Amino acid sequence: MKGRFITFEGGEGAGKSTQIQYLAEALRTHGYDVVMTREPGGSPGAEAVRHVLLSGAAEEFGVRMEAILFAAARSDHVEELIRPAIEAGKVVLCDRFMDSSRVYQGVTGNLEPEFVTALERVAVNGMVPDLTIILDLPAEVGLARAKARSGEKAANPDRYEKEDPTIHEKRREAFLELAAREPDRCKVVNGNQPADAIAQAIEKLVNPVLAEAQSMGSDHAGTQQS
Ligand code: T5A
Repeated sequence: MKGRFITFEGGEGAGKSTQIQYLAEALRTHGYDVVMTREPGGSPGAEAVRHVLLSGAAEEFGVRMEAILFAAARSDHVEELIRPAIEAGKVVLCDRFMDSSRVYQGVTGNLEPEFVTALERVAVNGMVPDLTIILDLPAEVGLARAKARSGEKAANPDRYEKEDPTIHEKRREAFLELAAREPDRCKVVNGNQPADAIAQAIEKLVNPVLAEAQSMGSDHAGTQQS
């Protein structure tokens, strides 16, 4: 089988990591070779940049600087981990990707669309997801989940988790608009339901994408963004 690239998007605490775990388990049971990864991060170089971004260390230098850093991390992640895995026939499940930059830096960061598109073209370099699952739920529900979880992450909210709930609600709308513009690639799933119900809905969306990959045995279906 040729590899497939599936990304998960949505707001803070939407349940992306949880659903990636569920899906990876289900796919492995069916014999798929699965790679789980995340952004920012996923490769040693990108993980180094992750710390700079999420600690807030780059915030004072402005959103253009942050957008370039996200793109630099993405480029490294694509070339070091995602592309080799796809070429080896694996299923790559990625927690956030280019759509997070479109929404967080583009829409709520107020960056010019041309700037965001140019960075995306360089960073993604043709590795557009075959399927993007957008987990949709009210921002306040996701933020409450993120706050309620135990451990170090809840005790120290990152640069974005600290932001005003109205900004997070704007991001929710932006993800939905993005899905409406690219309905073939982006599928919206109600994230405000029990985790196993979400997992079932996601499997129904993923199965045809994997079946197509097996029957075609063709190249990665991603297409270069213009
Ligand atoms: N960012 C990222 C940008 O600005 N631009 C970019 O280009 C990129 C790539 C990344 C930050 O960087 C920004 C966006 C982000 O702010 P992160 O630490 O990776 O930061 O954070 P998130 O991606 O937001 O991940 P989170 O861990 O916060 O949320 P998840 O993964 O969506 O949620 P998850 O699965 O960890 O679940 C959160 C809690 O809810 C529970 C879980 O058990 C957990 O406790 N939960 C549920 N509870 C009830 N019902 C359900 N259905 C549940 N599912 C999960």
